[in-house]
Amino acid sequence: MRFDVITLFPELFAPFQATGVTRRAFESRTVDVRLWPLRDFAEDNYRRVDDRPYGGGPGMVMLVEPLERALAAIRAEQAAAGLAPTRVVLFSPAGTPLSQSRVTALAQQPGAVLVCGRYEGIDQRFVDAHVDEELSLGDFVLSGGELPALALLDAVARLKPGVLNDAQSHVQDSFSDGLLDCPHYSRPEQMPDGRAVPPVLLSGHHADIARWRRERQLEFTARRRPDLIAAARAAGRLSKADERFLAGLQL
Ligand code: 9WO
Repeated sequence: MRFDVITLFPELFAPFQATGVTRRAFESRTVDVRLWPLRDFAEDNYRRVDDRPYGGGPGMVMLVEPLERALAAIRAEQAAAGLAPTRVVLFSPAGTPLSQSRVTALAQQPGAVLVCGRYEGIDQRFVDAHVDEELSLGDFVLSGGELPALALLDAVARLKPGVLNDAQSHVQDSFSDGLLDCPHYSRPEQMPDGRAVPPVLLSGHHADIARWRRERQLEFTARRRPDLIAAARAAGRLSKADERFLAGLQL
């Protein structure tokens, strides 16, 4: 799949694509990231991409014309390659909260155009005319849309085959039922101050371990995110055994 990223700071993307378990997805072009430096689409001698807001006020606004030239260049390349135009995504706190189900859906599409805003914001005429979807990572404000774009690229890349190890199916399963993950432990079995790994994990009884993990998942989710338990129940993703365990929990 292919992501076309419109940004004033393309250099933020390179180290990220060279690092971690998602690197292979980017290097193999399984997730092909094309950067479109917005300044390349400025036309005047000053390479201006922003200007003062009509009506006054602080800060600068991203100009609609360079953004439209960048998008036109992306559309031209898509057309020349015989590819359908991809969706245009903008990151802002006014967007729909990003979710794992949205990430999974995006990972199955041919790609998207990611527009990274800077300054005080983007001229609304670009948003109204071209943006198909606004996504939020939460109720906070950043200085630009690049970090949310990187977050989306990471979330998509880790879903691609071969990116994660054999833990992948497990991780996928625990997310596809929409519950929080169970706790994890590794060596040593016991710390000098006595903090020990739960004995069941050392027992070698795989059914007991699976049940313990499921119960910790249910307990942790019920305490921290009861809304996710309600959603899992409504979607029919809780078994009779799950419900019996939850009914016996002191929350
Ligand atoms: C910011 C904003 C705030 C309130 C309502 C609507 C809004 N739109 C934007 C916007 O388009 N901002 C651009 C991107 C320019 C300024 C920096 N930008 C940004 C994106 N800051 N914070 C985000 C962001 C994106 C996703 N999730 C959390 C924060």
